[in-house]
Amino acid sequence: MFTLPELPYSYSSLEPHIDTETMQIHHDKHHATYVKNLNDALEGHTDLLNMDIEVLLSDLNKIPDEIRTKVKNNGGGHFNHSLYWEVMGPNCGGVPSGKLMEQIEKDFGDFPTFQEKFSAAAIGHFGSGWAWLVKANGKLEILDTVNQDTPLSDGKTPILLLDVWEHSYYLKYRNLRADYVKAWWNITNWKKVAELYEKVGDIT
Ligand code: MN3
Repeated sequence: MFTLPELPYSYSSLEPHIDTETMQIHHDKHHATYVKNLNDALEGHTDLLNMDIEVLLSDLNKIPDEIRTKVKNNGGGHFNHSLYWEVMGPNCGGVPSGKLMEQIEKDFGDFPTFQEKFSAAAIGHFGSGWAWLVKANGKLEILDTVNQDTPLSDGKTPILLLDVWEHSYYLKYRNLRADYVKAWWNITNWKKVAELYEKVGDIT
């Protein structure tokens, strides 16, 4: 069984960048629904229900045909949101440090260039989806995915992601996704992203 993780901070912690009501609906309704639908889709498939979500999504071919799309969508919704809550936080923002910063500078030139490219991926993504910073083949890469697709299914390991579904910003920012993306850099939890980066480093 998959369970809804608690937010690592209060609903109002990300104010004024993400408003309290958006956090409540996003976590308690949207994310909770993905978890429920994932468990429902996997009913009777005990082996799959007991898997770590990362393992489940890393090879979609092991999921029976008749439930694969439901599991991809709702499992992706569960994994993506779980990680999204973690890479944000109060008293965050700024710039990364250490090995992560060195890698960003190596792969993108400098931090502002990285930030600009990531923002462009998030703002330019058509429709619902996510922008990502992933580690693949020993380097960092920016990409975007549709719906609840996750780079795990392509063998890439995410270390940062931004939800650009309208439900993540519409109450406060309305149609102005670019303003949400700009504000989001104030709550990016670089400490957590660095942890994720160094964890991947150990296994590649
Ligand atoms: Mn969402």
